[in-house]
Amino acid sequence: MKKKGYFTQLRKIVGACSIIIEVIDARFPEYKSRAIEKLVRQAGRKHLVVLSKVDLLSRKRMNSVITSMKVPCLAFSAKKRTGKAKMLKVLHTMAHGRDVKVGVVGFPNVGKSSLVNYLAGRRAARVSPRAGHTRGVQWIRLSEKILLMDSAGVIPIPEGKGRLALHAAIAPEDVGDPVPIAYQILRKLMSKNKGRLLRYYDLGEKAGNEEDILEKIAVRRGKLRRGGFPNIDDAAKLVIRDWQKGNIRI
Ligand SMILES: Nc1nc2c(ncn2[C@@H]2O[C@H](COP(=O)(O)OP(=O)(O)O)[C@@H](O)[C@H]2O)c(=O)[nH]1
Ligand SMILES: [Mg+2]
Repeated sequence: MKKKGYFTQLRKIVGACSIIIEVIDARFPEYKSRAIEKLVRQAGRKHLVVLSKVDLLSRKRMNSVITSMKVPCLAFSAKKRTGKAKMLKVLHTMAHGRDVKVGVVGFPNVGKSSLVNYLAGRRAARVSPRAGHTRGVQWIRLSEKILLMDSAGVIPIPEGKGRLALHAAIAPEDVGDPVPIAYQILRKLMSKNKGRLLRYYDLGEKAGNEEDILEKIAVRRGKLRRGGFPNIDDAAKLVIRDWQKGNIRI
């Protein structure tokens, strides 16, 4: 979909829902969308920030991420199935006893669909479109008062391939030069939890900077060129893939 198409979809959600949940991957909370904040504010909607995939963070990191957000936010994991009760409670408080419609938005792959499915549960009633409802949209009844829009809105990523790779919105094979992106990921992992990174790749205790680490990962994982030289490109793709799959907790 072109960027314009995404924004049409986002406007439709903001138009139809009085509460907008913005999903942010807890591993990169700095990627909060200004555009969404503006759109939601201009439309006079309520904005609820939720942090996804918190199973990938230590509790200590999660708490510091929540503090750093500077806006009220909730944490959940669709994988571990935590955070739902609190989210429903907050939605009810925000609803003030009225009927409300809730929409979910966020960057690609932050876990929007997983959140919708998790909130919906297995036996959720899909409410068919009817008069007064936005056409072509399905609603899930979360409670007597709360309807959740079945399809989440994708916020287009503003920058280049590095961001796309971090968001798992592009395959490591398609990022162009994977090495600078792998360095970025390794720096991030090193600053958060170097010990875990080194253990994950079985690198021993003294591993040096991101360049040394990538080289060691290549050797350790048998990513070698002819003559036994480390294949840095392949190691970089491996690191990007591991990041995208959430294989390394921070
Ligand atoms: N570890 C972890 N992975 C998750 C969680 N929620 C979603 N994912 C993974 O993140 C990827 C994107 O999820 P999805 O719900 O499709 O994201 P969407 O593109 O925002 O709708 C998938 O590979 C999911 O398995 C979570 O709570 N924990
Ligand atoms: Mg989705």
